Amino acid sequence: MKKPNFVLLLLVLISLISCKEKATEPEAVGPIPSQRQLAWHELEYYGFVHFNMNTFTDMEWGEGGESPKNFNPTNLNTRQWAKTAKDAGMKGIILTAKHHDGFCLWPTETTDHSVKNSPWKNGEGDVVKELAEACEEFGLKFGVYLSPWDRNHPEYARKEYVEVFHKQLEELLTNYGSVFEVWFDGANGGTGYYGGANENRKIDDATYYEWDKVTEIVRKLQPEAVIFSGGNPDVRWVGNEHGFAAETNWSPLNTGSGNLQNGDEDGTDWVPAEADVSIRPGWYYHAREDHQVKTLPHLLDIYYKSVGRNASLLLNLPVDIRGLVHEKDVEQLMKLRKKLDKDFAYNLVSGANATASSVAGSNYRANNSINGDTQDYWMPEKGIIQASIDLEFDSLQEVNRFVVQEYILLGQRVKSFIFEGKMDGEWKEITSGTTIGYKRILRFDPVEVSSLRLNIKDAKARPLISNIEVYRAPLVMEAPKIVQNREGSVSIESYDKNLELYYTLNGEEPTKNSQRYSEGFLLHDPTHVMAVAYNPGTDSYSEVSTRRLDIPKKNWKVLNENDDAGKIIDADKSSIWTKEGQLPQEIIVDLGKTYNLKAFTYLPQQTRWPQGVIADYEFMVSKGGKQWKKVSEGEFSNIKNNPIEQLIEFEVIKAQYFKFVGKRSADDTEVLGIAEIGVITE
Ligand code: FUL
Repeated sequence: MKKPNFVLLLLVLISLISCKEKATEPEAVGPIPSQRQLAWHELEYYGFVHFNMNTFTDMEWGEGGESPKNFNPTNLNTRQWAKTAKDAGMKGIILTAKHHDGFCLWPTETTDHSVKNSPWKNGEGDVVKELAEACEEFGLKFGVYLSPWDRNHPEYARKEYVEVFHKQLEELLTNYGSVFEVWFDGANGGTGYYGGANENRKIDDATYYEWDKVTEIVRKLQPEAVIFSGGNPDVRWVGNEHGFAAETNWSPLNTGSGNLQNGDEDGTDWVPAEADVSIRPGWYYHAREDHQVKTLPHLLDIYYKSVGRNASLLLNLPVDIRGLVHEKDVEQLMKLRKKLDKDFAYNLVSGANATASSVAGSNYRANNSINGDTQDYWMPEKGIIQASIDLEFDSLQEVNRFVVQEYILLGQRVKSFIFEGKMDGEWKEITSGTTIGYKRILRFDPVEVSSLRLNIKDAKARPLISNIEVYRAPLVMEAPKIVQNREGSVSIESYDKNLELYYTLNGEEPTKNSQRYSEGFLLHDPTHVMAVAYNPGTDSYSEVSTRRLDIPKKNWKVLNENDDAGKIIDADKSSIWTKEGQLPQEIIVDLGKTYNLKAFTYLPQQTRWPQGVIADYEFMVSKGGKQWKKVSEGEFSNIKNNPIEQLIEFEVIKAQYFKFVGKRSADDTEVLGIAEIGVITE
């Protein structure tokens, strides 16, 4: 008798099984990313550099008539930019090769308005080339910003300019190696220099630039590059310049009419969001913003609300007049890097066992979501949308970060989910969310759990989860803020609510043995307040913050203006008061009773476009409000470049009233502007 052919049998069996697996393979739902978009998603965090004519004219939007002679960095070093970006953990840099004023950072053949005619390197320089090379050296991707609007070009708004624009794009995409993103800004048309015409020119953004041609050029010369905005975007603007994506953030979009903030659940095209934001208030460098580089807590919020909400983060570094990323910006970038490294230092799922409420087959097991490979995924059986995945730990774990990713190559699916934890044997909701997409990161207060559960509540089709990570991020140890309101109530605030706060009122350094802060307390007299945040888990302290608080402003009154002027004595730096009209102008304040005064403080507006910043002042005091004595007069030096709080001392004097006179504003406009005014008593 012939023996059964085991090999054949085995082969048949294997092919049967794999047929069955094939049958369960899902189909894509809605639009899906192209390969170039997929590669772009994986970058997550990269840098913008705004550096161009505006850096030297101290502007945000140049008008187009600026002389190339202005462009003259003393110490331009693109390797420093690239090293900074690399150390910060960024994956690439996009450079403003041409901004709205039309000045080109490369020696283009299309116009004379370029580095060619600048004193920098005697017109032999090429910033685009230098940066492209530095990026290559540091292993970074390189991208270009080419403003379609050109306020310099004489032919702007006519057919001739469109050819120039296309030619410029070709130059940038031909001569500088590979480019990962081409950035087209939306600001378009309006007044400008236009070769000396100085007029208003309007165009129809949808048709004027011939976007199909633009796309053709990009695809032909740089097939891997994504296009930001413009007529046929691969990547869309997130809808604001704060760096925050919306919680509900779909990558599908109805191009043309879609919802930039949220994307469109049933969008026709895959157009994911990019969140662009500057590390300072402005996009370009202004010395006056040196004290306004974003804080670590602010940068953390930006990171978690962009990368953590299915968007990529494009963080701008305004390179300064020297041609360097400013020290203060470097310092903050490194703080952010260090903190993120700590937040994501140890993925706790490595010690977990994953199971799911439903599994489509052995190729789609729950474990696929925690095996560190985003090419495979967990998938429930066909037709099952509400499904959950459990991670069981072998010992209790404290967690406060949850990272989750969908397998977007088959479309973005999840519409809502709940994240639960098993605490003392009971399942409880920790947090919840709507969309997931390429990546979602949730932050929540630390909880101690034996298991975690991702519970999908709704989706466009059965969910495909390619990755889950869980972390215990350390607390943010920033020095606490000491704030006093108008009534005199003092509060001490820390960004991380899970820290213990301690303070002293006697000038001694606070420790965990000092007074613990629980709620606001009243202070009526000038006091030296010191505060510190303490992390009992690690037995460590933040830096100490110190503030000398003076008499509260509770009983103060502005005498010569209406109620609105009360904003200058409401102890709120963000409320501002301005008065237009020929300077000098004065403001008179009644302190309610007599004090021994020894100094006054003046805080100008801290907004991006401050108005009425006073440069020349006079300060007078009075006992009864009738006879005035001038105690100080002069100039707030460098207030234009550095509009921080000014403190001016004078000889101690008894008074109940003071008069502040704004004699000249820093920008020579006829406006008196004050955010806050105060006195220091003896
Ligand atoms: C804006 C531009 O107008 C700004 O100047 C800056 O370039 C920013 C990134 O995009 O719309």
